[in-house]
Amino acid sequence: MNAAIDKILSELEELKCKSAKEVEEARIRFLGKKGSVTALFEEFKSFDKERKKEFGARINALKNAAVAKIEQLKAGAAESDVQDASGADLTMPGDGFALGSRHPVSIVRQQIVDIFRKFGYSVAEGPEIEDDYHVFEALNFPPNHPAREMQDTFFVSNGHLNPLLLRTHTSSVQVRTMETQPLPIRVVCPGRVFRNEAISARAHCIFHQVEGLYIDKGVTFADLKQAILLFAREMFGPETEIRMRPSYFPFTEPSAEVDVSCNICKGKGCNICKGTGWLEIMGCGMVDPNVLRASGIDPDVYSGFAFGMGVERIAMLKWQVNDLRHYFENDLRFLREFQTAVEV
Ligand code: 2NL
Repeated sequence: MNAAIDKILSELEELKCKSAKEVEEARIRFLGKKGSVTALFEEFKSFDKERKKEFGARINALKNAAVAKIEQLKAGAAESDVQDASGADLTMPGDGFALGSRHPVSIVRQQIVDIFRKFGYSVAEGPEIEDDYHVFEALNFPPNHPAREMQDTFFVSNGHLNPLLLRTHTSSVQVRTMETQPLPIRVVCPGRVFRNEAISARAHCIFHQVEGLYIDKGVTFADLKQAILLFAREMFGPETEIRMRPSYFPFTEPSAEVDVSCNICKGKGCNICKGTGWLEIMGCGMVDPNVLRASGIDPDVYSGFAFGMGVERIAMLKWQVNDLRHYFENDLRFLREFQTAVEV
């Protein structure tokens, strides 16, 4: 008996386990139903009184030693389960992903488009490299209009009749819509446009536009005014007022420039609205009969309105950004200011 107890004690002393699984296997080997310690206990039961007295204390001490050793190994294995081979603690929190965020121009373009979708407009996109016909000719630009000159437009090829160029407005997408889609038409066209201009705080050679077009029987200037007013209130708040000033575009007649009341000073005059109480947000007008005719729409039956706005300009007004160039430089200190502007 003594020899058997000594043997198990030395086995226990040398016992090492690398994982919780190995500890459990050891527990079964020593203390399980068929374990070596349990087997000694079974043998002990059959001893007479005299021998029970002799071995009782030792065999109990053996069992306690086995239980203690297993507990100790268990604690060690729990610790090693959270470590990898190098000993690093695997329960440490991870580094986390640096999430990007949407660009402020994308946020505002989406807001503009969403407002018009709510009004029942659909969305159309088209090519950035266009031909003279869809950018100028079909939009009633006279043959020697300055926009058709090299100084104002980026030309891709100088084909004599219908050169390829970078579109200077997304009206070309609306022309393509008029050519192909059934009437009535209610469409907004967001996209990048290109103008050969010197870069400054107020101008850039690439910017973003959203243009809109509504053509049906009996569309009037009053419909245009109401659509713009509802848009302005959705975009800048329910208190917003609009005013229209006469203007000129080759593709609309009559044409107007639209201002919204300055929501910074509530119309009292501040440095954002330069003391006027008003901020210019877009141009608009009734589609010129020549433009309808060019795309095969009879101006005696149908009429329509159109409008166009610069997305960067709306974003500048919304967030009081004073330099257009911020939108193109991708300085993270600027971009991170918009991280919480919308849900991604
Ligand atoms: C502005 C002014 C405008 C339009 C765009 C348009 C399109 C067709 C027919 C007639 Cl297909 N008009 N677009 C009309 C008036 C103004 O844009 O200041 N944009 C930044």
